[in-house]
Amino acid sequence: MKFSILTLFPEMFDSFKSSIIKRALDKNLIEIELVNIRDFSKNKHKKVDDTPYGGGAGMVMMPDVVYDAYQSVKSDMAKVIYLSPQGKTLNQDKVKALSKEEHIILLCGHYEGIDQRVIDEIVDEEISIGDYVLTGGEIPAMVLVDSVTRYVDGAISKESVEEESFSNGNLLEYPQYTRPEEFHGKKVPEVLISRKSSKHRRMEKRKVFRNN
Ligand code: 21W
Repeated sequence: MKFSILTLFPEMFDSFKSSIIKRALDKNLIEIELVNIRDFSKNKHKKVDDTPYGGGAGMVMMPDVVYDAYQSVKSDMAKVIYLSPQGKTLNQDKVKALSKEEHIILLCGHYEGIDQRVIDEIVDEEISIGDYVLTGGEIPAMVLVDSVTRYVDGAISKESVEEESFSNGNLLEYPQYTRPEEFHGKKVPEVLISRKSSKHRRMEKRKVFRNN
């Protein structure tokens, strides 16, 4: 799975050099290509945005610069996703579906947005990560890469994926405990302290903590 990320702030993605994403990168399960949209400015001052027609606050990213950045990464099978507050909210079903894609191009907007004409021309899908206002599409792009990478074969243990599919499709969870057996006077629930198989124990945990 290849992710190409078009952004004005490629440094924001430095945090990928740690964590679960790093492991998936090292194992060549995913590839992340970062493209600085500013590199495609034709302007001597590296200008990438301009004032909106019709007036209003803020600046709009120019269509030609975004288009040229896209041309530098496009492929035949690529799916182009624009991270946008107006998009459809990301959910786990969408995450699973995206993990089957070969190449995902993520377009991160800033300022008041991107000129609509280039959106109409290159974007397949608009995705939001929830109903709150951020300053740009970079954090949403990271959320998408992180959540999709978990579903790429080999990125996380089979047990973790299985454990999740057990969770009823609605991210049902139960409380977890580890050593010590007693902490600040609170004991680990008795049912968890037994010598049953880990699978048997998992089924019991669910029964015990359901509706809790
Ligand atoms: C925030 C861009 C607000 C544009 C007039 C008419 C990507 C995001 C973002 C941002 C506006 C996501 C406008 C959840 C988010 C993102 C930056 C205002 C422009 N002005 N998911 N239209 N929340 N945010 N709209 O903010 O780019 S995915």
